[in-house]
Amino acid sequence: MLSKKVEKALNDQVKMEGNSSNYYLALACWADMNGFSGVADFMYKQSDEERFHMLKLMKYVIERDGEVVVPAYDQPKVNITTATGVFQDLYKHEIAVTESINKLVGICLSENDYTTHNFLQWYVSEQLEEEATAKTILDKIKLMGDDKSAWYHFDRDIAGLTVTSIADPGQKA
Ligand code: OFO
Repeated sequence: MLSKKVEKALNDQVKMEGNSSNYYLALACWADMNGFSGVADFMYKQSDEERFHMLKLMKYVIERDGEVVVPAYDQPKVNITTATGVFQDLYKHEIAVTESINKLVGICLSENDYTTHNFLQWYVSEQLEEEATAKTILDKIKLMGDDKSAWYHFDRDIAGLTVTSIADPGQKA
């Protein structure tokens, strides 16, 4: 059984993951409208993954006899003019999600809810991996600069990009 505090915090995270899915959808559309079809595919997939994160939380709340609130989405605030800007914004976004997960983990500890704490370790690892991916992409972009042919190859190859964090050796569920 979940405490009311943990139940509310999990529902807040449900909303954040749903908004995150919508945020990636907005980035996908920007990329699609601006000729970066590989980047768009990457973002569409990421949007699906965020929806999966939301559903996983919802199912957990239900399994623990809690009440799930299906969230209304906020319109994503994406103010992007360049492909570099897409990835800079994405990195900031993932850092904010990590902070939110860390806060949620802290609430579980303060409520002595070790089961939910254990469940959330999957999200802790996931955030580690997503931040590492975003950082790797930003490093590549820095190297590419304005080299159009490098951008062409980057856009072609990004859909297949997977980065595993050094702190998470193949533990993905
Ligand atoms: Fe939900 O994984 Fe990052 O944001």
